[in-house]
Amino acid sequence: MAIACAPAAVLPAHAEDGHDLWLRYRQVAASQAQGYRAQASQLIAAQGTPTQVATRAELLRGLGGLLGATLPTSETVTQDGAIVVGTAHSSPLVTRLGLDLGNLGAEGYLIRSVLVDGRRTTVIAAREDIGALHGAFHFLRLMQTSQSLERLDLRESPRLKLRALNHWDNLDRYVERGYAGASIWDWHKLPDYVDPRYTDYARANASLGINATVLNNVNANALSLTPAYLQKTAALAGVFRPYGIRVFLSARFSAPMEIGDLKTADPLDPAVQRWWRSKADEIYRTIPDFGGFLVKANSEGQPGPQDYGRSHAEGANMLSDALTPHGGTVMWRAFVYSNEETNDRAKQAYAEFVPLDGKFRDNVLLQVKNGAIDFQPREPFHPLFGAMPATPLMMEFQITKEYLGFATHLVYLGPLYEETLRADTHARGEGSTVARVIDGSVDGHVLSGMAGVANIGADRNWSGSHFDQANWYVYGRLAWNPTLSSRAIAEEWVRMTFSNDDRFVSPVVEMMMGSRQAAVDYMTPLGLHHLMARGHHHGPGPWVHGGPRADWTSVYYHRASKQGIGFDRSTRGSNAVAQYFPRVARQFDDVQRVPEEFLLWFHDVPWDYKTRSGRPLWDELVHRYTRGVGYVREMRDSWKGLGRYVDAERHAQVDAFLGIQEKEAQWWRDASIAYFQTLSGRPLPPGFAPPAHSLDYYEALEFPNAPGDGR
Ligand code: BDP
Repeated sequence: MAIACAPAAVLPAHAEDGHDLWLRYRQVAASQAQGYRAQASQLIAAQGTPTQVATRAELLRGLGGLLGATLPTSETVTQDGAIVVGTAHSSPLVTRLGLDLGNLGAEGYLIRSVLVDGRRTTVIAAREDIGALHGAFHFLRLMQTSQSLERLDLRESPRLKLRALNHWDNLDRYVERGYAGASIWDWHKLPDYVDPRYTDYARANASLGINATVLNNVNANALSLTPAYLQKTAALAGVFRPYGIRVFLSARFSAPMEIGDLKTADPLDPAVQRWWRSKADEIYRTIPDFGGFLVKANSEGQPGPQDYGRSHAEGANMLSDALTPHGGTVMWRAFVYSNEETNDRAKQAYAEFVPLDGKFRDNVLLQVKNGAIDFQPREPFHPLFGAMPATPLMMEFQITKEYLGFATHLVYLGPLYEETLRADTHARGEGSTVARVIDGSVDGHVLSGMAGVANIGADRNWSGSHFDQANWYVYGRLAWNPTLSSRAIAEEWVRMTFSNDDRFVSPVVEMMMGSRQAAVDYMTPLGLHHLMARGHHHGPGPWVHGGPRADWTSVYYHRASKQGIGFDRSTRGSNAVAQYFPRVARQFDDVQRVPEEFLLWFHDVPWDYKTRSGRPLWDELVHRYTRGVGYVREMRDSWKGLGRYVDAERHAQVDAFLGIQEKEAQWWRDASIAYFQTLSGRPLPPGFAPPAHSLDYYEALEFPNAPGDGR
């Protein structure tokens, strides 16, 4: 490819700080520009509504940047290479072409190469304005990723209805589990000052098809529901509206007491019900297209219906009744575990919610984390998927890397998401994948959705690191279509964010694709989980024990002793396997057949247990810890050799972060080996270096100001 020959010539002259995300729109290589110009010679796009204005502006900005020249606009097709964008309402041409827009839905679109009066034209058509905006982003993506614009015939519509970001942002701008600086929501200056950044946020999300955002932390503050804050939220909703994004708020269940002067928040109390109804009326007067509430109830100390002896369904339905007249939705979280039931935390959400199947109102979605513990580097899929046929379940992924090395570790989460989405629950026979459970097709639900805990903050690069932008990106693309491949998405992102040069793209995609397995290897191999340091979760803490509750310690999860290691969740142990459908349950229950990556999740095995490699378990653990560190070293070397394809600023930061990651991967390996060796009592296999320090050294490390800790 010609662009590969002279990378320096196509790099921008100015510094790059990552602020432009994947919407950089830098000029394409000269060799390609000519071909693209022939397919993009004029733009015909209405500007009668805010969404049309946004669509037209994005195309002019994108095409102007990519082609290096301002694109002429026109009312009609006057030359070859015209681009027509619109709906039957906004564009007479779309009507005239008689396109089949029937099953695109409100947000879908088609992109097709057609002839208009004998002139080669690309039409981007949709039923609604927002679909045309999504189509415009897709069209730009084709150019950004160096694809042909000829003979296009694409149809796209989202598989999931709600595609949400969950911000765990407090009103004082502290972001729980945030590693990208303060919250982007500058509540104090809102509503009078509306930072232009909010528009860029909306553009980035719309480019992926994200259509919902929950602005505040699930550990919610009732103040967000007060009139002053609703005005602020309304200002944000106004910015997002043209981009098809609706705002939601996390609702604190005890709000009627905290901001409403009531003595109770009992969901069956008529005064409480009235309070929520009138609060909903007030919200919709302020924000007519408000999305609804996200609720964390009776979980980790949050208030909820169980404080009054009521069920989660009774709590959710009370809020549902308040929102129903306005068309709002309740997203009720299934992340609950109680102090009383300490037998196995992994079993608790299932035990709590399955009996409530069928008891939730139609506008309630149950939001379920991908695994039953908590966003670990690897978890088997949550047994609730498929187990509540009468209730629509939405997925909750974590984009921010609370348990995966914060912002400095390069860990591409696409393979984690994909692994969960493709897992087969066998709920209604083979092929009942998690993706099909959440898209509603397994049980015929209309309501469907996915939520991603955002990794966005006020840092210039939004996500705390350049590569963490890829996690926002892949989340959004999979929320649009959960069957996409994480590798293909990684490639898209690399091309849009860095370079189309294959000599850069291939090694970087390879780095990314193996990076999550590497993190699993150096942190929690073979099904180990929740071994991070207490509280802030930065770094290893397999020795963590004691404190307020057993399931907030590491020893609870790894159960290592002189005899062996692992949590016995088989039929002989906690029997968590029984929460899966029989075929899956039998596989997980059988130590011979359980996928090895979940061995210690489901089984307690002796240190000399023979693993599939032939190595005894202890040796296999050491091997994997070491392999993880080795992978990071390789990523670092590989990245060092790619300097000529990337601007110096971004190259240097990624390089420095990989240095941090290598150091911390080594720390994880060494601390884990030092600790587990006190129990296994076994020597390191030949050729493996001992930990650099004693166990005491690792145990004594403290990180008093580690970012993002809950508070
Ligand atoms: C845990 C986080 C905590 C969150 C909680 C949740 O450590 O900060 O509040 O999840 O999802 O992973 O509610």
